[in-house]
Amino acid sequence: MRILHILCLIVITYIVSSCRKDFKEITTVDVVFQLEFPDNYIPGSVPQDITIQLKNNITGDVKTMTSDADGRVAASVLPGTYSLIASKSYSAEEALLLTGYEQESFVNANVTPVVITENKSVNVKLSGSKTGDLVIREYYYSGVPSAYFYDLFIEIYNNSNQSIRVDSLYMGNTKTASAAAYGFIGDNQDSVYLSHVWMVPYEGQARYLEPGESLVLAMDGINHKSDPNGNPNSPVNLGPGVADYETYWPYTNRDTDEPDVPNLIHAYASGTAGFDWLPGVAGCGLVIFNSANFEELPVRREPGVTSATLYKAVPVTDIIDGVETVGSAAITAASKRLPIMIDAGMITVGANYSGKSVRRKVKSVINGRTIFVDTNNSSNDFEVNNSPSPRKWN
Ligand SMILES: [Ca+2]
Ligand SMILES: [Ca+2]
Ligand SMILES: [Ca+2]
Repeated sequence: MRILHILCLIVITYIVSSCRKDFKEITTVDVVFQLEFPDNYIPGSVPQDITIQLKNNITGDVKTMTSDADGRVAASVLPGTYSLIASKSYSAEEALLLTGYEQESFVNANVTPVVITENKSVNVKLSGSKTGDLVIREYYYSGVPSAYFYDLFIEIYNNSNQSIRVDSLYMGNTKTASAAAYGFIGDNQDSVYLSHVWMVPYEGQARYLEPGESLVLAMDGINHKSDPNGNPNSPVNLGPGVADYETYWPYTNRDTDEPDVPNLIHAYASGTAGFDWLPGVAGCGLVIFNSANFEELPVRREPGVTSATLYKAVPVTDIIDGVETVGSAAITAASKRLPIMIDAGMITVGANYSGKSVRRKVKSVINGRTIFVDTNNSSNDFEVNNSPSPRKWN
């Protein structure tokens, strides 16, 4: 009897424990996410302490987890369809050990859908980007009705964690878009061909932009909303205190020279007709760069074109940042004027005289300082701003 009793107990225990096992298998499955750094990270670096958010697309529940010392995240989840977001930012010191570059960096991933119906392992490839030094934060070029476009501005932002000297910084534009032609790229995409170049003047002392500060360059440094020379349709005040510099066109004596907004130096002009710098309401390729030998850089005619216009050839290695703006969504990549290395994509406000600008998307805010996305692809990095707004960062 005693042996039978023990046997019964064993059988019951087995049934209960196997029931438990079955119950567990039906309700949850085990998933392991194996994170991988971008290919350009130092081999052997492990993506640990990276925050993962796993969202159940049906219930909306979000699990927040962190990768372990092997770059893995293990979880038991209900079978279903999920979305995964991973992200981590690195200080310059941390990034140096991972990438070899002492510059604030980010990795992230955004994977959806992740279908999890059984125990499985999922590889998650992280993409990375360095925080650029100076970036073009906003470019307003489209003008407003009726055909008013003197309220153009460019905002250049210090996206890094160190102060950057900006006197002698160059800003230039490619050929203005026209119905006939958009412009050209060098045979090897090794240079940018610029029709006009402006330079921030040296005003007796070095000028620095601190992290999170910006420089606003205006076509005309006036309050366009209220100035008698302005237009009430304009969305922007670019007067003294807002614009740091303006483009002044001295050749034809028709440009306004606002005395309290210093003038940029016109470092290269493919022509001096007209009455102001006119990069075009249909967009242009816009770049900022430094150059140790600007005067010696070659000039070149556009291949296969009879026009005698000469463009300044600036090596892509000198370019700090650039954005390719075009007139409408109908423009194709065949019309690109900036090499892929500088801007792999293009962005548009949609229409001339729309009163809209393009601006870089916010990546994150660290200790109150805004960091903008810069993957050298304006199709992803930029968005349309319906209310052009210098120095409005989030
Ligand atoms: Ca002007
Ligand atoms: Ca002025
Ligand atoms: Ca860039």
